[in-house]
Amino acid sequence: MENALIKSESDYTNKYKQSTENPERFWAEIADNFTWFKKWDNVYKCNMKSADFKWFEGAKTNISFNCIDRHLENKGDKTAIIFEPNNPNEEAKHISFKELHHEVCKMANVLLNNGIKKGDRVCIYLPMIPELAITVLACARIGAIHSVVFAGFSSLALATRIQDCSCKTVITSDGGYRGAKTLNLKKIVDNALTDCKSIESVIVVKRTNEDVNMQNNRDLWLHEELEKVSSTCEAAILDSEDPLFILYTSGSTGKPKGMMHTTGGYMVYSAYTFKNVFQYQENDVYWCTADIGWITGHSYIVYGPLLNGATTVMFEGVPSYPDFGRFWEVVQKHKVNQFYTAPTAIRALAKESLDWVKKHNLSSLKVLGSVGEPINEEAWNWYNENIGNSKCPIVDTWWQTETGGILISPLPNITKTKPAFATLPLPGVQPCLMDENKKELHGNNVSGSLCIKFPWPSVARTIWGNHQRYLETYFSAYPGYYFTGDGALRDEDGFYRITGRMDDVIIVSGHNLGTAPIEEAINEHENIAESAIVGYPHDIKGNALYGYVIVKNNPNNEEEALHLRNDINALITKQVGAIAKLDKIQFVSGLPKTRSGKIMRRILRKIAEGDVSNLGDTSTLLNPEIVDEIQNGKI
Ligand code: 7RM
Repeated sequence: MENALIKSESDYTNKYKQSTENPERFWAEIADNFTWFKKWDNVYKCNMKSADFKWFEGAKTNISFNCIDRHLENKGDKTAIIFEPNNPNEEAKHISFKELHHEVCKMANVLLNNGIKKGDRVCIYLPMIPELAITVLACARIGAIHSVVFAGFSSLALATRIQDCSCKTVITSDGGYRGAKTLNLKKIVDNALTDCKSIESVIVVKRTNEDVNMQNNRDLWLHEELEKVSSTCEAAILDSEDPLFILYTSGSTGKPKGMMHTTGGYMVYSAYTFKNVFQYQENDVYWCTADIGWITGHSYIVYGPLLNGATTVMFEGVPSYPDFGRFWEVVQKHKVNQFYTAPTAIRALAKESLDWVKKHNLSSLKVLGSVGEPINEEAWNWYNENIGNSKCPIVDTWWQTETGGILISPLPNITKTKPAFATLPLPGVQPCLMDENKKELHGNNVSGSLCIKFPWPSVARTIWGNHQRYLETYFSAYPGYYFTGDGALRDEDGFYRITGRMDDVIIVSGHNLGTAPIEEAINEHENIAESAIVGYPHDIKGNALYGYVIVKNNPNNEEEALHLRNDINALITKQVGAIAKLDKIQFVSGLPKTRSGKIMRRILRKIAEGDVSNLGDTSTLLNPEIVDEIQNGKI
């Protein structure tokens, strides 16, 4: 990757220009950094109208080989993964590339032994322990498609995801540690599997040693399976366009979308962006605090770093355990050079005493990163001054599950940073802003809907099993353009600031939540007729959820009301997960609706925000009188 490193501002400008003038040559040169068992016939063949994307078509490779085997000769003993356990008194593990190779080969053999073949879907439902990264790489090694489900999701959410892509096996653990809590993962899997016919086996990692129920002819202990296999497993020779993984993301309506990513383009793009956005140098230690259950963990804990032969930290815990100094203790302990986290974590830690920060030596830090939602200026400044000591550039990286890798970000010590701005597109990325008439806005000092007008190597190829939905969601609002769902502005310097979602996705503590599945969960309650969820600004979480709920029989007193609120949140926890619980619940007798029956969320949003000065025209509503009632109602 060294030859793909952007070295200065003028180098950035030149490379950006080359990438638009001759994308084929630009990407071919970057792709030359990898091991290909056979070279490509075409660098790319893409159609933004039919959403048909092919990168490095005809080429043969294996991303697991590129993450591990390729480094064995020169840095076999270098640490690939530092595992930092939830409990600070448990020893951290340093896994070298050689050891990782050994573990991944064995895990791949366990999968093969249990009938997993190329193209089969493997669900991974694990806490942040080494086996998670190892299983991901083992799937990639044999061409099985991994579908990692965040271990905070409920059994119903897990079941939906297993069913949607008919996974053949689930890899899970007896339990998991997260702060002071333990998660009963195996129990959640057992509940999910009552309704998943495609599952043939469950492979269980021992982590917490608690008693679990092992079902005959289905459940297997990983440590027993590992005893049966050898540690040699050749990497499968795969096509560049063979599927690598499916990762689910919330949609504004209906069930989650299984974004499918493929091998070659994802490999080239995740590695290229990791190297440049973090300016990773050979002996650096890099730490991204995300969970591998999200795209940030896929691209920037596992694939991007390992493709670059980097040392990547995997942290099992949470920022508040055992105290609010944990992040900084880990930075000091492992001498972290690049630190990548989410605004919600920054805001939460900024609320606590600065002593938690000052107690630790953070002088190893060179680059700070932010991802997942807009970072407000206040949080940016706190991060810059107190964590970066005003010496570490902050890379505010904008991207999505769908984009596979970072598209808009400053390059540290190369391009300028500006609080709350993701700034400039990376080479190869062509963003644009569209107005209400679906025309591209030219020039600076404009704002509109953020689109991308040229393909890049790691764009998702489809929604698993539903290409039509993929087309409709991303390629039909602005024909010929990829529509991100985000609003943005471009300032006088051409810098982008992402202003937030334009659809019914609400980002709460960095988790994207579609309103529809939450509403569906609430509506299951026998005393609830209908509901509408909106977001409102929250100091720490960015957004919190506000639910307007139509009850059939009004609660008679405070106690009954409290009971009903608890019922509602219990239903949400069960169906979607605890992250989607409502902060505020207002019982109403109706919801403002248009004549076509659509809920006017704009009005509900304003009321939730406490900004009722300008509700706009409500006269076209079917039931304008309800607006007053809701405004004057209490929660
Ligand atoms: C990487 C990730 C995607 C959505 C995206 C935005 C929001 C992400 C930023 C951001 C402002 C950022 N993938 N988002 N990064 N908004 N500034 N730097 O988060 O699929 O889970 O979410 O997240 O709305 O569309 S994701």
